Amino acid sequence: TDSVSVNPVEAIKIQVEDDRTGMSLETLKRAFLDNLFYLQGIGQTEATLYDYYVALAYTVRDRLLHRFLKTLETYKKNQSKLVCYLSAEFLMGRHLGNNLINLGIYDKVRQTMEDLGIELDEILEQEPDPGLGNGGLGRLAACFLDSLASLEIPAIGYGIRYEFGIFHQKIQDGWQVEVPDNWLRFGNPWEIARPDDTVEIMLGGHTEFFHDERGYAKVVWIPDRTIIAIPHDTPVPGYNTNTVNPLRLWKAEASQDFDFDAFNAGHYDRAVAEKIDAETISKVLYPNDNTPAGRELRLAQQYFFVSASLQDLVRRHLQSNRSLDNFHEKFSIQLNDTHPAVAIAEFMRLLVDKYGYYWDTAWKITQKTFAYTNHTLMPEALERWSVSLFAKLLPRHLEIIYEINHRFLEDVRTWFPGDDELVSRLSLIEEGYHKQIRMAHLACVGSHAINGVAALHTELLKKDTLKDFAKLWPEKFYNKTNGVTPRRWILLSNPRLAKLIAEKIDNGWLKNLDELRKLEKFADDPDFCRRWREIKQENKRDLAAYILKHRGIEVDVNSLFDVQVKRIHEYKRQHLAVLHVISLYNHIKQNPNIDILPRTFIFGGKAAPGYFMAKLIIKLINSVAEVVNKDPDVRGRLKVVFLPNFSVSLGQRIYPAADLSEQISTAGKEASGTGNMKFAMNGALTIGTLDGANIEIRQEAGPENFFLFGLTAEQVYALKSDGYNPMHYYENNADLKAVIDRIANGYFSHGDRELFKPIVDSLLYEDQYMLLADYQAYIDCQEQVSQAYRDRENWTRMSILNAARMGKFSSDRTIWEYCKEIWDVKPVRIVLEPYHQPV
Ligand code: B1H
Repeated sequence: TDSVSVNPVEAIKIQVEDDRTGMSLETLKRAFLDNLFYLQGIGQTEATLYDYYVALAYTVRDRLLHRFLKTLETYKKNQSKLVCYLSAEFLMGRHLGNNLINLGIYDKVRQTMEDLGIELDEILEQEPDPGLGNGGLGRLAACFLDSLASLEIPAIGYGIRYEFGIFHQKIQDGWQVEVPDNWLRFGNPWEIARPDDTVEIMLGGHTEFFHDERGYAKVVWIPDRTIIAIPHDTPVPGYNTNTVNPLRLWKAEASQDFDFDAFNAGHYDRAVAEKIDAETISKVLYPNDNTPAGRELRLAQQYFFVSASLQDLVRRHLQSNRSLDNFHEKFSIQLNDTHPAVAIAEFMRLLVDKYGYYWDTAWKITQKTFAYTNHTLMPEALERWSVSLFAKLLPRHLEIIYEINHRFLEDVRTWFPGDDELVSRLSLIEEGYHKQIRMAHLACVGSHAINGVAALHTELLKKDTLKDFAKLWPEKFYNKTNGVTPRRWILLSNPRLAKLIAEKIDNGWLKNLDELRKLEKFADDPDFCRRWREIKQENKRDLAAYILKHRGIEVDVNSLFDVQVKRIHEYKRQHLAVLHVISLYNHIKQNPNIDILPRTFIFGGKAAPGYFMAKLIIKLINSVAEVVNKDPDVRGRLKVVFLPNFSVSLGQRIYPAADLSEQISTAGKEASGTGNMKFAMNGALTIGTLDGANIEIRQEAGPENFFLFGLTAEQVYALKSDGYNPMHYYENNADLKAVIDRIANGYFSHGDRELFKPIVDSLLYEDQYMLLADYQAYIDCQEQVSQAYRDRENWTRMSILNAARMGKFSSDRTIWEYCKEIWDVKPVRIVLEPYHQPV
């Protein structure tokens, strides 16, 4: 055939219609059926919905792969500076729908499926939701990856390929029951194993001191075991770009499959024991949000993925550079909280022990490479590792941390002579009976940039949690207010709203969310307002159908959908919302004919399995639901629903259907919150405290479009130091007293006064999160919400203005700020071969 001359344009066309890259309806259909037959090994008549899912997933993956490879090739060729996002959690959510959106073939594929008599939505539901994270911190990492690829920033995410993600939550008799999340059971079409990039990880053992051939004093770490880390890459495409960045997750395995000597000696069990032990490391995600686990296995997990990732980066760097001298010019490593902070010590170990750098040179490279994001002010959430545990698992790293500390404190002493208090406050080691390593301090000294995740949070970090560091190095501190991706959280979750928006202002907002401001002028357009309201109504109908199906509860779609979905934590105060429900219920019981705004209270969220109070709050919500939902006096005006297993995919159903977003944490406790942003973008109004990003949301939306209540962070602080007495509020507020008494008297627990006693007692005798202090303000504010909702026209107007003003909370804006102020990286355009370009 090479003698036949082909018209080059024809050749291009043929290539474009390649079954693995072509984007036409006809090709997509052919590729899908081909995959169904040859990958799933099944014909169309026999195929299940799950078979369809896998066939479609591979069809989409094929269309990502040439972009993926071209992206990696371009980064290598251009020697582009790369952002490395190190995170113990990536809460990605389902890939299929998002990838269709980002590739720009969502509608086409829906049409293709329709032609085959298949409903795309049903296929999307087949994908297990990859829950490799707990909550906001893990989901933030996922939104950041979407924004990085959409902004064409060279980036890689590094983490752990947990075999079991966050547990699946069931509700039995009102209690949370945890079920293991075996998400990989049926395989994972999105990941590609890269055994060639396997690295070894050392653990345990001891260190030895020696002199090298040049006569220099050196240390060698003799580990007592070595395991291997096998990378699995998931391609992460940008929206409407050719960039596809890798998410590289490490799986732990034994160096050998089993011990042949033991096997041959007849010890069959012992022969595989080591394999089982090694694989334990990437077995399961620790299900704590905002509280560290403090277990040896958790430290092993942290070190495991950090060491693997740094070795991977060093290998890449040395492929095209002669030394590591310029490492920081090629990589910027972001530490997502302190979970990967041991990276500072590991990188020093690599530079000094393995590559022979002088300490001072190594330290300069390290500081220029790393940056640290803090995500919490909760003192109990700050990670500390016991020195003895470190000595056992990472003996060389402990020495390195002591050396870092020694040099750091020497500096502090010269800068502030005689201030021993300051020295002990800044030390990386907390002295005492159980000596502990303060991981946040390690992250601060080893980084050139430290940031909080909302304006208030950063201020409080500088004033309180990290105040001594802020005094030492004010120039290191930044604020980077969180954001969320509008692709998943508006376009994919709320297609009706996205369509209406596009009709009015075109599609520019998906890449520049500030353009939503153009909607402001339609807030007074009656036709637009009517359609806005109808869309909310349809979304509420969808959610109501889901609630009926999964909980058997019928809810009124004309009622106000009042929603609080997030991890269950006392500081987030789900129980304050419960007090409000009971207050309304009491008013109905006193006067069954009272004119009250119909409301549906929707709760969702997981409690850490070991967090007793959080689990009891779930039981309380369900117990109140049971009584309120079936009380004939209520006449359906109030409904309480706890939706089990809140997750990314459930969030996608819930946010678009909410009227009211509950963001009611005690001021000063929620670092940022990101659910607050997802709600507002989808047209919910917020009732909230001056906490985290709520403050900035209110600023953007305009205070008249935000339901504010409660103490400020400063007032919380002042009240606490004046000696807060919750009992005082209970005794002086009859309404509050009646609410608490209802719980205490066993009204919601079949007469059992013991069941909820821990909640009642904690409120009356301690009330660490000041629910009682904020109670009346909250109730009054909720009354204002009810009044406002009765004026549907004005409510709709406020809803439109809220959504229109959420541009700031796109994670694209957040990522741009990191790029410019912290990472110093620039976009790199990925150009495909001509035959891969769309015709
Ligand atoms: C946040 C965590 C967290 N802050 C420890 N801290 C964990 C801490 O498994 N652990 O040990 C897991 C998670 N998560 C959240 O981060 C904040 O509470 C939110 O306010 C914030 O929006 C989110 C993202 O910045």
